[in-house]
Amino acid sequence: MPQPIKLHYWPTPNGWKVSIALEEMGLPYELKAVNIGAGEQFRPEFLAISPNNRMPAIVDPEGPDGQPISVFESGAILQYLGRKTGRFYGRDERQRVAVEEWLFWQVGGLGPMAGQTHHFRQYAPSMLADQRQIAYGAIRYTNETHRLYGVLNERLQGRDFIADDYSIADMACWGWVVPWRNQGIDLDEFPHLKAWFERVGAREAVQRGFKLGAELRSQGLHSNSADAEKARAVLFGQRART
Ligand SMILES: N[C@@H](CCC(=O)N[C@@H](CS)C(=O)NCC(=O)O)C(=O)O
Repeated sequence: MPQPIKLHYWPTPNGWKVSIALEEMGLPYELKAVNIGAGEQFRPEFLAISPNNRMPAIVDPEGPDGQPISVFESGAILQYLGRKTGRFYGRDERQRVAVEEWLFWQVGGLGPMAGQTHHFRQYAPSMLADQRQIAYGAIRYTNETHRLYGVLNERLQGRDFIADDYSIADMACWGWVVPWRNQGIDLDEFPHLKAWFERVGAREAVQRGFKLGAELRSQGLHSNSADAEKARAVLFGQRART
């Protein structure tokens, strides 16, 4: 019986990538909640495995040579799990290149850009007295997110999945489309992407991964609650810790 992988996680689009992958791959895992709104990502024991103070991270007690290994950065985790299981990572080199192209596209593009879109559209309004300061950032990142949706929509024309076979690239992208409304996106503008989003979302493993820790989510960083205010103070305005 394999030992469970420790999943350091909070239910957000970056966290869902890994909970979905673990579910899809049928790997046993143990949830280690990292409440990022309460600052748990700064605990020394978490920083020891994830020096960027971001979740997700994993610790696999049965890593290479049977020795434990920790992995941070969702893309590196997906690649590690794909290699470990030999699943969802392309059948040959040509397909692996496609998986990696779109995995990096998500990690370097869709995730950060949609993340900034959420920031300017949802969180910044509760932090600024002068709402005019929000407009430039909101427009810039909403446009970029819209452009990226267009790129993915184009890619999915005539394809069921991003790299033809269902892969870690789909797992990486799907969670970032979940909040499309909050990104100012009209999904009907992107019919191939919309069909893919529904196709991936219908998978039972995706539903299980998406539900993991759903009860931990707060009312949202934009609310007026004391918890939300504290979370905003923890998450926004971070500078180097010297
Ligand atoms: N590039 C990282 C991004 C992960 C990330 O941004 N995680 C956020 C939550 S979605 C986090 O842990 N934030 C904690 C913080 O900002 O201190 C990855 O793909 O794993």
